[in-house]
Amino acid sequence: MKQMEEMGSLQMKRLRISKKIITAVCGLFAMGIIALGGCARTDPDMDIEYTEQEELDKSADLITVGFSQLGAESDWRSANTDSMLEAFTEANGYSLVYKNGQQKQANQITAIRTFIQQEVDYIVLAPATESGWETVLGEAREAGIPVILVDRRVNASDKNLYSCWVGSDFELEGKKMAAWIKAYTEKKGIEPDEVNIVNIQGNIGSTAQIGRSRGLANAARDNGWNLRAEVSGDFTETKGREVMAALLKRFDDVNVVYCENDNMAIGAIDAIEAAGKKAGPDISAGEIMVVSFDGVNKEALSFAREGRISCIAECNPMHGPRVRALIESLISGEEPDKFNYVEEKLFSSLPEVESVTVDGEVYEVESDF
Ligand code: GYE
Repeated sequence: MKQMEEMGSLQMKRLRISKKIITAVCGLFAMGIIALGGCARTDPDMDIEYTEQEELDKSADLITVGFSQLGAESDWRSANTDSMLEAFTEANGYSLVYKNGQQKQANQITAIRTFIQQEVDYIVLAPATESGWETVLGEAREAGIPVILVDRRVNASDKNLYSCWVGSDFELEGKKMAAWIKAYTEKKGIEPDEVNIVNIQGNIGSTAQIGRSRGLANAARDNGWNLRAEVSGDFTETKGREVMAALLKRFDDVNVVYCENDNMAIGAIDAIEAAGKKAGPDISAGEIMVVSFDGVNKEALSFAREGRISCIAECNPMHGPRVRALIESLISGEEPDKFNYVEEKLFSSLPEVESVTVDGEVYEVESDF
């Protein structure tokens, strides 16, 4: 019964949206006629029609989307926000309500409640962490507003609390990076028990952190590497610098730093250099190898070209058009795939490893970036 009601409200929603599309198309058509007429216009009365048309345009129903972004902690995040803002423009038929959660789940929950009050057509959520979303997503469902997740996920056991998700396979990113470290150290004749790693993690409890940390921890166990410490650097450059400085004081044998994003890697490299050490791939010569994730930050990419960052696992932030395509398929009554993954590469300027194989799949290492 409840399901029927939900289905009913979803169908109503679709009807409302189809009406909006028809109104918008009619509006454009009317505008075309008026514009044509406008070319040969001599009658000053026509001005009145323009004014009415303007009124029509204003209400020419755009599809409203409420987007709750989690924050602005990194270059990845800024690129992701830009991609969303560019995808959901009025010219594309949307009115976007954007809210920055400032890294706080409570702010994101408030944003979602505001979107529900505003009766937006769709809610897009980039959740800070995975847990604690059931109640508010339940409220969105009650209101008949479909929710699309982007980037990170929620761990609600009821998968019907959201329509679909698009983002990266973070554990796969971690596995690819671990495979690269394994291949590289083996080529250089470094024994597994000589590999001493620290992991500077992202925000604890976020899907990106969980997957990337798991990828490394499992590989360290399987390969016999020493995973000396796992400490969060909150995905920021400042915290990455701070955490690395402290780790260098705690351990004197660290030779691999696994940073769960580029911003933290830049901070960590700063700390390594401030401590009089060199960030680089020559572990046997005492250099500290830094690897990271994203490939969005320009400085990090140029560090990777110089070998100060040895390898970057790409994480693609350009989800705007992908989310729009998902919304468009929902509008047309289709059922998009529940989980939509993007394809990603490894970037490294070091020639030793040309490809890695993870779970039977071969991933080429891109040296031209
Ligand atoms: O890697 C990091 C960011 O969730 C994939 O969040 C995202 C991560 C990204 O701030 O830079």
